[in-house]
Amino acid sequence: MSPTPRILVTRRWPQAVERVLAERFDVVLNETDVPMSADQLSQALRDFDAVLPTVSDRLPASLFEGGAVRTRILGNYGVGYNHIDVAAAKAANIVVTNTPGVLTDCTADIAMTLLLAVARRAGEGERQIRAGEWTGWRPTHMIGAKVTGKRLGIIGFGRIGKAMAKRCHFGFDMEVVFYNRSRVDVAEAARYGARQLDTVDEVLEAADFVSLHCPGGGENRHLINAERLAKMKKGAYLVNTARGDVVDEPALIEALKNGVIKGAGLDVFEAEPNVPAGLRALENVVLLPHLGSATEETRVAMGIKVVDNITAFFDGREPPDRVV
Ligand code: 8YV
Repeated sequence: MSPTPRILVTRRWPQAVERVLAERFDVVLNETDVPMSADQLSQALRDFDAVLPTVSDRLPASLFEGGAVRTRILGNYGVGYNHIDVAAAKAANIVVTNTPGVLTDCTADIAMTLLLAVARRAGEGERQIRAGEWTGWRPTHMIGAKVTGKRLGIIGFGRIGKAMAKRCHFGFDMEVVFYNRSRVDVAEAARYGARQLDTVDEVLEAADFVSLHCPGGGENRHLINAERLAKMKKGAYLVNTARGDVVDEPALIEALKNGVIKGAGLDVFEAEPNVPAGLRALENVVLLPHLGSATEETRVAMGIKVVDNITAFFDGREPPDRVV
């Protein structure tokens, strides 16, 4: 029998899944729960059979170079994996897996939360009450934008984009248009009450709310830049629960300050956990600390998926969620 694989978990997981992992593998936990440095991750690739990273770990090509890599699989705890240079991992003969499906609903729920919160000025209202500054009801107090019946534009019609379309169309009577790199069957789109448009720009021009659900990195970096923000309606809102780098943050700050768009709801940022002071100073934004998948049920389900993937791999089976 081959020895029990040595596994590194780079951040602390819900206890229930850490226990399942420990039953099956020789597990080392990063007890500090502080993100690991490039040097630590590089060493980990030389010391462990599997490394289980998260979005807070950076695994660029340089980490996989130089030989002597022991790691055979990266079981990413999350669906997005643009923090891993998958081409370099592949070249180093390392399998990469992710956790699709289990965080779809909760991420769409957070997108919905942001959309409603920014349109109805929930963050501002909260701050006003906590500061003891609410002077009472009046007809013109903190007027927001109606959500029901408006037009939603989705960029990226994958699992989470579809879940967002479903919520907005069936729950809020919204017309939904979307952009997706590949063609989506008309009948499939209609199941979510949505209609495909040909370009990102067409979606931006048409929508009252734009919600981003595409992967980060690569050609999507700064997909939403100053030029694209200028194509949005003046009264429109942007919601980002995808990846911070899809939006050019300085351009967004300018657009929000100058009334190019009305507001934004953001769960992700370019250089997390650093959120630009320019964004934090604005009232017309709702800012969340990357909470998309942050529910007990989902974080446990994500861990179980990682366990299933690495178990399959070390049993000599195909991991169900292999990305390379
Ligand atoms: C995860 C996410 O919590 O899965 C993703 O891609 O963005 C988050 O919801 C995070 O990535 C954990 O690694």
